Amino acid sequence: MAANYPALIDRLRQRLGPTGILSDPADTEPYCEDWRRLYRGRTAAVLRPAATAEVAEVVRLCAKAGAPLVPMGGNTSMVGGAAVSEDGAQFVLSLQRMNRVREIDPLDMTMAIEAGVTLKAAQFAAEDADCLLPLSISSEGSAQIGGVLATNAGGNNTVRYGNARDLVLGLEVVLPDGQVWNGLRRLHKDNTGYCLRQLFVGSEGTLGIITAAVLKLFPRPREVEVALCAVASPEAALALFQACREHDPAAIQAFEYMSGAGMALVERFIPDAKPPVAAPATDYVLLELATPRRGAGLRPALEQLLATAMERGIVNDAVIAESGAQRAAIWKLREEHSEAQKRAGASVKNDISVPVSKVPELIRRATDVCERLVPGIRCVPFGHLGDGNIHFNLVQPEGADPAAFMARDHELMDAVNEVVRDLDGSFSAEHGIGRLKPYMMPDWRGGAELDLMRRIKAALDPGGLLNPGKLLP
Ligand code: 2HG
Ligand code: ZN
Repeated sequence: MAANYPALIDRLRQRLGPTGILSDPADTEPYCEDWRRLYRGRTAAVLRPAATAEVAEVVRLCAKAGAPLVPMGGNTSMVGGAAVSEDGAQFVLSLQRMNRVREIDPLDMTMAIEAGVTLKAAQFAAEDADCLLPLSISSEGSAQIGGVLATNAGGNNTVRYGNARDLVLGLEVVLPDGQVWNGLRRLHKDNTGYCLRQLFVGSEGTLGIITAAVLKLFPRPREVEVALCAVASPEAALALFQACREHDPAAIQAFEYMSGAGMALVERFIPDAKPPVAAPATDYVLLELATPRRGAGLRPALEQLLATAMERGIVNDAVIAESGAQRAAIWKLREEHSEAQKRAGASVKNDISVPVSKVPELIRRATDVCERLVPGIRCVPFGHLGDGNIHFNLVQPEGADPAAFMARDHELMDAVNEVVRDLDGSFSAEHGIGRLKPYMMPDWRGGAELDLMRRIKAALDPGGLLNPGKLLP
């Protein structure tokens, strides 16, 4: 630990008060391990400011003392994006006490919200104002707005509304020197030089601390239909997507793919989770259609669509939810995929994207490569087929040694990435780079691109104190 930390911690305690700082190891421990349990670090203190001015003060004091900060929201990163180092030299900066919805304007359809509000709470707040915040991810009960924006999360509704970045109209950011940039504008048109807010979205806490945002809202759906379809192959899943687009592209709210192997793990490890179709399938699609128009007749349209798809042999079996509870039960099968895989043992995750048309080829080729490398490996591809983002996750062979399996993570990720590269895809679709993937950056984003990123980092954070060891190699 750097020599000046005890004095710094005293100053921070004075400034933040007793609830604003945790330094007892029993209290800091939960902040020192990531959701996947890939990294276990140490920290002298977790700093918990409750207002923008307090964040600014924390950043200023730490910058002066040369103390690195790791910003943290709900700690749900899949790539160790908020992992503290093992040497205890970094402070955690938790935004969880900045949890106010500042303002919702249903006429402008905007929401001003602080970084520590969970995504779920933000969705509810929008709903209370009869609006929709369309961002939706499996970890939304814990993930917080600040982290969601800092990582430019994607999720289930990207196919219709875009990624987190597309929903941001304004930002408030504490810069690495402690200055506050108030860019909380709510304009749809504002061409005034560089688009600074988009620099911070997706920067993974390496350029500044997002403390609040103005997000775009949308009209709330008046009709929603959710169906679970058993299909015969990834190709059939893609054909169903195409059929939905031909039918009414504007109605597609989510189009999610799941493999039979992934579904089997959900059934095995998650209580009360069973696909409501007659027989287990090799591949599944969760389809959600929605429209803000009342009386649009979405239900008969979906029935017709599925009947035609069955006649054409694209869909083998399908169940349309009859109630909100059934919709939630179908979504649970999809959203519990990560948890089920965690309970099944060690897993290597590949958060990758390819052009939508290439998803079936990606699944086939990557499965083939991985099964050849590790006999008995369980490939569980699933995810956002509608936007080409597949979580090509790999669960250890049944009964194998988890550590021995994880020791091969780079080999497996690199092998999958070779297929991704061949299909003109990306090695990082929606989870970001974090601490897991910086080593891949020179290969994928080297030359001018990485050089530019490094120059931006050096210009904004010359001391390298914000989220060190993440994103950039
Ligand atoms: C999801 O889509 C998340 O459910 C998590 O992005 C994916 O566990 C994963 O790899
Ligand atoms: Zn996802």
